[in-house]
Amino acid sequence: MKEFKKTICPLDCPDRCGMIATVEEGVITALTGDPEHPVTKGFLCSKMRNYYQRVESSSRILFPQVRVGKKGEGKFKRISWDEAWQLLTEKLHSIKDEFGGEALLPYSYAGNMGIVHCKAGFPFFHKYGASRLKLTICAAASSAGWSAHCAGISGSSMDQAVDSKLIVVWGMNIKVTNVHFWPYIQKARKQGAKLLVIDPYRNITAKAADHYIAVRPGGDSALALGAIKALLETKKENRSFINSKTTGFEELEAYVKKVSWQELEKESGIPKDEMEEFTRLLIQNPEVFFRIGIGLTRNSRGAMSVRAILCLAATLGLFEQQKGQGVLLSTSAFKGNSNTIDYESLAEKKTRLINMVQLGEALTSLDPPVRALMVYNSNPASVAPDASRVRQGLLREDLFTVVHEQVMTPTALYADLLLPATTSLENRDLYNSYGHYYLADGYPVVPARGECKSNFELFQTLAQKMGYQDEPFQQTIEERIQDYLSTLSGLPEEVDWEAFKQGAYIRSTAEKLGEPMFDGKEQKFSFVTPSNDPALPKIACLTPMTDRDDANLKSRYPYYLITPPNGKLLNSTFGEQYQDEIGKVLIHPQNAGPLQIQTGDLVRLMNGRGYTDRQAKVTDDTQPGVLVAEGIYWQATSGIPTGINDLTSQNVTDMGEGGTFHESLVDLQLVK
Ligand SMILES: Nc1nc2c(c(=O)[nH]1)N[C@H]1C(S)=C(S)[C@@H](COP(=O)(O)OP(=O)(O)OC[C@H]3O[C@@H](n4cnc5c(=O)[nH]c(N)nc54)[C@H](O)[C@@H]3O)O[C@H]1N2
Ligand SMILES: Nc1nc2c(c(=O)[nH]1)N[C@H]1C(S)=C(S)[C@@H](COP(=O)(O)OP(=O)(O)OC[C@H]3O[C@@H](n4cnc5c(=O)[nH]c(N)nc54)[C@H](O)[C@@H]3O)O[C@H]1N2
Ligand code: SF4
Ligand SMILES: [Mo]
Repeated sequence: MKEFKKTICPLDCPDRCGMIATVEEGVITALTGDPEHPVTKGFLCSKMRNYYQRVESSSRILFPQVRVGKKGEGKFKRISWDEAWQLLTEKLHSIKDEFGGEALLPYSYAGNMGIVHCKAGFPFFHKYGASRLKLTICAAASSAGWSAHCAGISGSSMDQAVDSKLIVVWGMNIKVTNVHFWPYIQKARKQGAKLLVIDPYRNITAKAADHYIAVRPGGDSALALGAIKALLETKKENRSFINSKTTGFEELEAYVKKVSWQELEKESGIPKDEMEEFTRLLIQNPEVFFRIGIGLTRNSRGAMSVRAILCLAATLGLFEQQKGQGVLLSTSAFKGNSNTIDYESLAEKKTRLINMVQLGEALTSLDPPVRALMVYNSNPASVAPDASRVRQGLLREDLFTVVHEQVMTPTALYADLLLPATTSLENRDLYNSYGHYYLADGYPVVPARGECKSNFELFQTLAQKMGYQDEPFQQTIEERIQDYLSTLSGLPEEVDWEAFKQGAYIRSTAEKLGEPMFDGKEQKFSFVTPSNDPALPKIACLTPMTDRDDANLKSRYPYYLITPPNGKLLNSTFGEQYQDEIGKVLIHPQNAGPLQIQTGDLVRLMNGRGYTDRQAKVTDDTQPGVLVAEGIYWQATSGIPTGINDLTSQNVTDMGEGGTFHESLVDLQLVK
């Protein structure tokens, strides 16, 4: 008998799809998009259509295990949960007694974005007094850049774009990382809209666009400032919006008038006439929608790129959200009291903060040292920068590493204690989105496999085994969800909770279609960033880059490497399906020629941090001097033990202390 059960995609993706699982005899045999979900509209990305196979996969971790081989070797012995609890609680008690709570470092991110499971470990770690992880690996710079001018404002709904005449996709690969926006774009194009993509390489979205601007990596602030300069020179700035709903424009205006075209050309990599042409497109089409990606923020002036783009949007008045206008970086559809999820109130004091993009350093040179690491919802051996330093840390004999995982990831190989995790298809949770405006409820569609436990179950049980009596550790997941729901803003006055439970979606009241994003009274767009930090530029301006502008580094490592996602993987999730693949690197013919590199050749990328090998693809889709390595493949099992993050650095972004995954200088060699 076939049953059809609704469920939600938990992955770190703005689309947060509604899905329908076909279940036969207790086994999922298909996953399809929910036609009733207003954004999913019945369509799932190709990655997720096969996700159900992970539930029964041979690489699934089904039982608790302890390490029997050397660290990283991946040799384990099955143990019972009772033995696992005993080992874990003894270790955690002794570490706390001997070194204090801060010797324990939790490491988690967004493997599962269910509201409860994403942060299920937080109450436990607060109670224990563990070090706190600074959650910077993804959106720290983009959020800081946005907040510098638009604090408290939620991004436009994708629906705004349907009536646009010009959709500008800035540093985002829509057809890979936000596929459900594509139908909105196509609808607008059917009504005459043009799509313009700004990216250092011609990604598949740029290939499908009407216009493409090949910006220099990190050159977006210069391009946006150039457009503002051109608007001012032709007196086409939106004075009515500027006068009524913004503050501080004069300061930006003075700077923009002063900065030379020559400098803007050099920094953006775009000739003046092309910047003027771009500006003409913006002027001729007042119905402009900006879709800003996180990709353009993964460098040492990343937040500044967002800031300058927002200032351009404000100079055009796009925040008015008149027909076809909008600015979307991310949505914040529903806001709840975070303490009902993370229970920071359980912490006796504010413990030390460790930046997750500096895990390599934290495990190898921090004083006092990290003695235990507990990983869930993340695969840091693959996704954290400067991976050889991370591995060096994970190899430490005096580090006790616990990994709670679904499959045998490169991080799981280093575990001392390996614990089996359920998938979202076996879990209860509540789901928000950072790309659209719908809330969803999720129930398990099949029972947990083997001896797998959800994150929530793991940490509730662990807390009890540690002897913690606090009320949050007595909660059921239903109670935690209800607690959080009762604090939620963005809910309509009337909600049919029964229908919600049955799989209906709740549309947030924060989705302001056709209404101004700033009211002009309490909320104004501030061109000048309110901050006491003297190092932080008050206005959008040209700033230096850390690695890119380092002449010494550049003389040794002449190529600029960016490492964006591809369509097969979600960060490193699904890596188990491609264990023999090392991925490609795009090389411009001007660079490949002198090195006699041809498409299909094995090439080595290297710098002071490490090396990795990829398969060359010689193409003018990228710029001379810019190498593009799509996809965080697992450290290849068939060849070298390194991955793309062996080349990326632990340097952080200009604001937010985020990762600089798209700013690595490297050298390139033909292997064979
Ligand atoms: N299939 C798939 N989907 C995903 C993911 C995945 O791994 N695979 N990851 C998910 C996650 S966690 C996130 S955060 C999002 C990220 O999705 P995006 O916001 O799209 O960010 P990135 O993928 O890092 O980069 C997108 C584009 O930015 C470009 N870029 C790099 N540097 C610059 C620059 O200096 N200027 C400009 N203009 N562009 C630049 C890259 O070339 C790339 O084409 O996607 C999510 N969706
Ligand atoms: N070079 C380079 N590196 C990058 C990026 C880049 O663009 N380039 N992007 C960065 C970005 S944007 C991000 S967000 C990070 C992402 O970093 P991560 O959040 O670590 O993302 P994933 O690689 O998807 O790993 C998630 C892991 O969680 C596991 N998991 C899933 N659900 C559960 C669960 O319910 N419980 C437990 N215990 N485990 C679960 C999955 O099996 C998977 O192994 O990577 C960053 N790293
Ligand atoms: S990864 Fe994104 S596009 Fe794919 S099913 Fe999940 S939410 Fe939808
Ligand atoms: Mo991310």
